[in-house]
Amino acid sequence: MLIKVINPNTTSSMTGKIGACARAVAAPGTRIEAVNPTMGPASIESHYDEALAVPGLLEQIALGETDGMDGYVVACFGDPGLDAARELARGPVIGIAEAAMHTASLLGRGFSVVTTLGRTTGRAWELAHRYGMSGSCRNVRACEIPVLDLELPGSSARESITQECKRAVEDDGADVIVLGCAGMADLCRHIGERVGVPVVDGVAAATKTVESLVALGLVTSTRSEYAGPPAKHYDGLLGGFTITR
Ligand code: 5HY
Repeated sequence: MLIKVINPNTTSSMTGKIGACARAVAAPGTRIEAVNPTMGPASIESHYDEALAVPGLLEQIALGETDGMDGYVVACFGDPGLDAARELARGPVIGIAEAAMHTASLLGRGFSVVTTLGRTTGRAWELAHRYGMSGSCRNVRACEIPVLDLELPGSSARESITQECKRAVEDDGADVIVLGCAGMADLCRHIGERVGVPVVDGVAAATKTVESLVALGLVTSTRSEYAGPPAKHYDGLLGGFTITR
Protein backbone atom coordinates (compact mmCIF):
# COMPACT_ATOMS: atom_id res chain seq x y z
CA MET A 1 0.00 0.00 0.00
CA LEU A 2 1.35 3.45 -0.97
CA ILE A 3 0.40 6.41 1.22
CA LYS A 4 1.59 9.94 0.49
CA VAL A 5 1.87 12.18 3.55
CA ILE A 6 1.96 15.82 2.46
CA ASN A 7 3.25 18.58 4.75
CA PRO A 8 1.71 21.61 2.99
CA ASN A 9 4.40 24.01 4.29
CA THR A 10 7.88 24.07 2.75
CA THR A 11 9.96 23.23 5.86
CA SER A 12 11.71 19.96 5.05
CA SER A 13 12.86 19.30 8.64
CA MET A 14 9.22 19.23 9.69
CA THR A 15 8.41 16.91 6.76
CA GLY A 16 11.15 14.56 7.97
CA LYS A 17 9.65 14.49 11.47
CA ILE A 18 6.13 13.97 10.10
CA GLY A 19 7.34 11.12 7.87
CA ALA A 20 9.07 9.39 10.79
CA CYS A 21 5.88 9.58 12.89
CA ALA A 22 3.76 8.17 10.06
CA ARG A 23 6.22 5.32 9.41
CA ALA A 24 6.31 4.51 13.13
CA VAL A 25 2.61 3.53 13.03
CA ALA A 26 2.30 2.22 9.46
CA ALA A 27 1.62 -1.51 9.06
CA PRO A 28 4.24 -3.79 7.46
CA GLY A 29 3.72 -3.53 3.70
CA THR A 30 2.63 0.10 3.84
CA ARG A 31 5.10 2.47 2.17
CA ILE A 32 4.97 6.06 3.35
CA GLU A 33 6.18 8.85 1.04
CA ALA A 34 6.50 12.07 3.06
CA VAL A 35 6.82 15.23 0.98
CA ASN A 36 6.39 19.01 1.03
CA PRO A 37 5.86 21.37 -1.88
CA THR A 38 8.71 23.55 -3.14
CA MET A 39 6.34 26.53 -3.33
CA GLY A 40 4.31 28.12 -0.54
CA PRO A 41 4.72 29.25 3.10
CA ALA A 42 7.51 27.95 5.40
CA SER A 43 4.80 27.50 8.06
CA ILE A 44 1.01 27.88 8.13
CA GLU A 45 -0.19 30.25 10.87
CA SER A 46 -2.83 32.39 9.13
CA HIS A 47 -5.64 32.22 6.56
CA TYR A 48 -3.28 33.85 4.05
CA ASP A 49 -0.67 31.11 4.67
CA GLU A 50 -3.33 28.46 4.36
CA ALA A 51 -4.66 29.82 1.06
CA LEU A 52 -1.17 30.01 -0.44
CA ALA A 53 -0.27 26.50 0.74
CA VAL A 54 -3.06 24.91 -1.29
CA PRO A 55 -1.55 25.07 -4.84
CA GLY A 56 1.57 23.26 -3.62
CA LEU A 57 -0.57 20.66 -1.86
CA LEU A 58 -2.65 20.06 -5.01
CA GLU A 59 0.49 19.78 -7.14
CA GLN A 60 1.68 16.97 -4.82
CA ILE A 61 -1.69 15.23 -5.06
CA ALA A 62 -1.57 15.40 -8.87
CA LEU A 63 1.97 13.93 -8.82
CA GLY A 64 0.77 11.20 -6.47
CA GLU A 65 -1.97 10.27 -8.91
CA THR A 66 0.57 9.70 -11.68
CA ASP A 67 2.64 7.63 -9.21
CA GLY A 68 -0.34 5.41 -8.30
CA MET A 69 -0.70 6.42 -4.63
CA ASP A 70 -3.47 4.57 -2.75
CA GLY A 71 -4.22 7.39 -0.31
CA TYR A 72 -3.12 10.73 1.15
CA VAL A 73 -2.66 12.51 4.48
CA VAL A 74 -2.88 16.32 4.60
CA ALA A 75 -0.41 16.94 7.45
CA CYS A 76 -1.43 20.40 8.62
CA PHE A 77 -3.97 20.98 11.41
CA GLY A 78 -6.02 23.42 9.34
CA ASP A 79 -6.76 20.58 6.87
CA PRO A 80 -6.04 23.07 4.04
CA GLY A 81 -7.32 22.19 0.55
CA LEU A 82 -8.91 18.96 1.80
CA ASP A 83 -12.01 19.21 -0.41
CA ALA A 84 -10.04 20.16 -3.53
CA ALA A 85 -7.61 17.32 -2.89
CA ARG A 86 -10.54 14.87 -2.67
CA GLU A 87 -11.73 16.04 -6.10
CA LEU A 88 -8.30 15.25 -7.61
CA ALA A 89 -7.44 11.98 -5.84
CA ARG A 90 -8.96 8.56 -6.53
CA GLY A 91 -8.03 7.19 -3.09
CA PRO A 92 -9.01 8.57 0.32
CA VAL A 93 -7.61 11.92 1.50
CA ILE A 94 -7.65 12.49 5.28
CA GLY A 95 -6.77 15.68 7.15
CA ILE A 96 -4.94 15.41 10.49
CA ALA A 97 -7.47 17.60 12.33
CA GLU A 98 -10.35 15.48 11.04
CA ALA A 99 -8.66 12.20 11.98
CA ALA A 100 -7.47 13.43 15.39
CA MET A 101 -10.89 14.79 16.40
CA HIS A 102 -12.72 11.64 15.33
CA THR A 103 -10.16 9.45 17.07
CA ALA A 104 -10.35 11.51 20.27
CA SER A 105 -14.15 11.27 20.29
CA LEU A 106 -13.79 7.47 20.48
CA LEU A 107 -11.65 7.68 23.63
CA GLY A 108 -13.58 9.98 25.97
CA ARG A 109 -16.60 12.22 26.41
CA GLY A 110 -14.64 15.40 25.67
CA PHE A 111 -11.33 16.51 24.19
CA SER A 112 -9.33 19.72 24.10
CA VAL A 113 -7.12 20.85 21.25
CA VAL A 114 -3.74 22.35 22.14
CA THR A 115 -2.29 24.33 19.25
CA THR A 116 0.38 26.90 18.41
CA LEU A 117 -0.88 30.47 17.88
CA GLY A 118 -4.12 31.96 19.21
CA ARG A 119 -5.00 33.28 15.78
CA THR A 120 -5.43 29.70 14.49
CA THR A 121 -7.97 28.65 17.15
CA GLY A 122 -10.93 30.01 15.12
CA ARG A 123 -10.03 27.62 12.32
CA ALA A 124 -9.85 24.68 14.75
CA TRP A 125 -13.31 25.51 16.13
CA GLU A 126 -14.63 25.81 12.57
CA LEU A 127 -13.30 22.32 11.78
CA ALA A 128 -14.69 20.88 15.02
CA HIS A 129 -18.09 22.19 13.94
CA ARG A 130 -17.71 20.95 10.36
CA TYR A 131 -16.73 17.46 11.55
CA GLY A 132 -19.66 17.27 13.97
CA MET A 133 -17.32 17.50 16.95
CA SER A 134 -18.63 20.68 18.58
CA GLY A 135 -20.30 18.59 21.30
CA SER A 136 -17.05 16.75 22.12
CA CYS A 137 -14.62 19.65 21.80
CA ARG A 138 -14.21 21.18 25.25
CA ASN A 139 -11.72 23.87 24.27
CA VAL A 140 -9.07 24.99 21.79
CA ARG A 141 -6.03 26.28 23.61
CA ALA A 142 -3.01 28.11 22.17
CA CYS A 143 0.54 28.14 23.55
CA GLU A 144 1.53 31.24 21.49
CA ILE A 145 4.46 29.28 20.05
CA PRO A 146 5.30 29.97 16.38
CA VAL A 147 5.16 26.73 14.35
CA LEU A 148 8.83 26.87 13.39
CA ASP A 149 9.90 27.14 17.05
CA LEU A 150 8.90 23.48 17.21
CA GLU A 151 11.87 22.82 14.93
CA LEU A 152 14.41 24.53 17.22
CA PRO A 153 16.45 22.01 19.25
CA GLY A 154 16.33 22.71 22.97
CA SER A 155 13.46 25.20 22.71
CA SER A 156 11.07 25.45 25.65
CA ALA A 157 8.18 24.59 23.33
CA ARG A 158 7.82 21.02 24.56
CA GLU A 159 7.53 22.09 28.21
CA SER A 160 5.07 24.91 27.43
CA ILE A 161 2.87 22.58 25.41
CA THR A 162 2.96 19.92 28.14
CA GLN A 163 1.87 22.50 30.75
CA GLU A 164 -0.96 23.71 28.50
CA CYS A 165 -2.14 20.10 28.06
CA LYS A 166 -2.16 19.67 31.86
CA ARG A 167 -4.29 22.82 32.18
CA ALA A 168 -6.68 21.43 29.56
CA VAL A 169 -7.22 18.32 31.69
CA GLU A 170 -7.59 20.27 34.96
CA ASP A 171 -9.57 23.32 33.76
CA ASP A 172 -11.48 22.03 30.70
CA GLY A 173 -12.11 18.58 32.12
CA ALA A 174 -10.66 17.12 28.91
CA ASP A 175 -10.62 13.31 28.84
CA VAL A 176 -8.39 13.38 25.76
CA ILE A 177 -5.83 15.82 24.30
CA VAL A 178 -5.59 16.55 20.56
CA LEU A 179 -2.24 18.00 19.42
CA GLY A 180 -3.08 20.94 17.18
CA CYS A 181 -0.05 20.97 14.87
CA ALA A 182 1.75 18.40 12.71
CA GLY A 183 4.98 19.77 14.13
CA MET A 184 3.97 18.40 17.55
CA ALA A 185 3.72 14.80 16.26
CA ASP A 186 6.99 13.75 17.92
CA LEU A 187 5.87 15.09 21.32
CA CYS A 188 2.90 12.71 21.64
CA ARG A 189 4.58 10.03 23.78
CA HIS A 190 6.40 12.57 26.02
CA ILE A 191 3.18 14.47 26.76
CA GLY A 192 1.12 11.28 27.11
CA GLU A 193 3.43 10.09 29.90
CA ARG A 194 2.91 13.36 31.80
CA VAL A 195 -0.77 14.35 31.54
CA GLY A 196 -2.51 11.09 32.49
CA VAL A 197 -5.02 11.06 29.61
CA PRO A 198 -4.77 9.82 26.01
CA VAL A 199 -2.96 12.22 23.68
CA VAL A 200 -3.84 12.04 19.97
CA ASP A 201 -1.40 13.04 17.23
CA GLY A 202 -3.22 13.68 13.95
CA VAL A 203 -0.37 12.48 11.72
CA ALA A 204 -0.50 9.00 13.25
CA ALA A 205 -4.31 8.98 13.43
CA ALA A 206 -4.68 10.07 9.78
CA THR A 207 -2.09 7.54 8.57
CA LYS A 208 -3.97 4.66 10.22
CA THR A 209 -7.31 6.01 8.97
CA VAL A 210 -6.11 6.09 5.36
CA GLU A 211 -4.59 2.63 5.80
CA SER A 212 -7.90 1.26 7.12
CA LEU A 213 -9.97 2.80 4.31
CA VAL A 214 -7.62 1.46 1.64
CA ALA A 215 -7.61 -1.97 3.30
CA LEU A 216 -11.42 -1.89 3.21
CA GLY A 217 -11.28 -1.05 -0.50
CA LEU A 218 -13.06 2.24 0.15
CA VAL A 219 -12.41 5.41 -1.87
CA THR A 220 -13.89 8.95 -1.91
CA SER A 221 -17.38 9.06 -3.47
CA THR A 222 -17.43 10.75 -6.87
CA ARG A 223 -21.27 10.90 -7.03
CA SER A 224 -21.36 14.68 -6.75
CA GLU A 225 -19.24 17.10 -4.73
CA TYR A 226 -15.98 15.13 -4.99
CA ALA A 227 -16.26 14.24 -8.66
CA GLY A 228 -13.16 15.34 -10.60
CA PRO A 229 -12.91 19.10 -11.27
CA PRO A 230 -14.50 20.13 -14.59
CA ALA A 231 -12.13 20.64 -17.51
CA LYS A 232 -10.97 24.21 -17.35
CA HIS A 233 -8.10 26.47 -18.40
CA TYR A 234 -6.16 28.27 -15.64
CA ASP A 235 -4.27 31.45 -16.51
CA GLY A 236 -1.09 33.07 -15.34
CA LEU A 237 0.99 31.52 -12.55
CA LEU A 238 -1.58 28.71 -12.24
CA GLY A 239 -1.47 27.66 -15.87
CA GLY A 240 0.00 24.32 -14.82
CA PHE A 241 -3.21 23.46 -12.92
CA THR A 242 -5.29 23.38 -16.11
CA ILE A 243 -7.66 20.43 -16.07
CA THR A 244 -8.05 18.56 -19.40
CA ARG A 245 -10.51 15.65 -19.65
C1 5HY B 1 0.44 22.73 11.04
N1 5HY B 1 0.70 24.95 10.66
O1 5HY B 1 0.04 21.65 11.43
C2 5HY B 1 -0.24 24.03 11.28
C3 5HY B 1 -0.44 24.25 12.75
C4 5HY B 1 -1.16 25.50 13.04
O2 5HY B 1 2.56 24.78 9.36
N2 5HY B 1 1.53 22.93 10.27
C5 5HY B 1 1.66 24.28 10.05
O3 5HY B 1 -0.64 26.26 13.83
O4 5HY B 1 -2.23 25.73 12.51
